[in-house]
Parts: sequence; structure tokens; C-alpha cells
Amino acid sequence: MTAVVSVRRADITTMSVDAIVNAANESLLGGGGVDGAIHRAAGPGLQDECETLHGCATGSAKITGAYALPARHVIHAVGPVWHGGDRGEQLALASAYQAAIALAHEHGCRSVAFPCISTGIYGYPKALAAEVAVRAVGRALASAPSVEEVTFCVVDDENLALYRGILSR
Ligand code: AR6
Repeated sequence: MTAVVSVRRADITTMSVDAIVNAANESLLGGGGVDGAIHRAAGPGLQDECETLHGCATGSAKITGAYALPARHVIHAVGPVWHGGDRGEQLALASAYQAAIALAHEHGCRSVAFPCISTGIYGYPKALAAEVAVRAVGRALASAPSVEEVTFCVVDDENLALYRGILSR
């Protein structure tokens, strides 16, 4: 079965899906941006569970419960900091998306929502990141049959237009 991949303007903390993905950092101990929003909406139990995980390498992902969020799980994926593009950023970003889809599949998740990982505080150019995200998710879905629905959750006009353009090709 082919998964449905779409874009939607929404605060990811409101998504009633099996897993929302967090754009985390290697410490997994919270931060600003979407990470801060997810921790605030989930409540302190999320932080407590994250403290037991001992961090996560860039390009990888770890899964927790979702506590007060409407989702069932939070997948904490760590994207790269943008340093100009010649320090393996593209591979690391693709790897973060792929790791998140693989974990979602292992946990039987049918629906997954992603933010635009690395494109805020980490400075990855949005247009480049959107191409990487859609391609990496598409590839990963081929080995993740439990995942039937992927939503890219965007909060700004630029990303909405970028993802609409790529997904309509
Ligand atoms: N729902 C969906 N997307 C959001 C939301 C939201 N509620 N809030 C922000 N975004 P960022 P990064 C978008 O900075 O670049 C944290 O401190 C935002 O507009 O959250 O991967 C972590 O702890 C942008 O498009 O993540 C790390 O230290 C996208 O989410 C660091 O920031 C990602 O922006 C990670 O930086």
C-alpha cells in the first residue's frame, strides 16, 4: 500500500496522530522552537522520560510517550546545524527523517507528523531542507509498511509553498 504524504499548516502539538516528530537536539533535554512547544504541551513527564535516554546523535531518533499531547508517541529526531552545506548536513538531515520513519514503523504507527527539522534555530535553508525531507521520507516509507500517512506540519507561508510545490510534482 502506498502511503499518503501531505502538507498542512498546523501547530504540530495539536496533531492527533500516532507519532509526532520533534526537532530535538543531541541532549534531548528540551530547547526552544518546536521542541519547547512540544515539551510545554506534553507536560513534565516528557522531560522525565527524555532524561532516561542519555541523548541522541545527530541524524538519529529516539521515541517516547506523548503524555498530555493528543498524539500517542513523540519521536525525537536530531537534525544537523547548518554550517554552509559541506559538513554532511544533507546526509544527516535525510538520516534524521529516515530514522524517524523507521522507529514509527517499529512501533506500529500508521500516522506520523513532521516539523521542518533543522530549518529554524539550526539554520538549514528551507528550500533545500524541504527537498531532502520529502525524498528521505519517500525512500524510508518503502521499508516502513505500517506507516500509511505522513503529514509535514508547517507554520509559515514559505514552507507551505515549498512543500506544496514538491508534493505536487
Ligand atoms: N509546530 C510545527 N512547527 C513548528 C512549531 C510548531 N508548534 N514551532 C516551530 N515550528 P526549530 P531546528 C517550526 O527551531 O531548526 C530547539 O532549541 C519552525 O518554524 O524548532 O531543528 C532544539 O532543542 C521551523 O520551521 O528546530 C534544538 O536545539 C521548524 O519548526 C534546535 O532548536 C524547526 O525549527 C533545533 O533547531
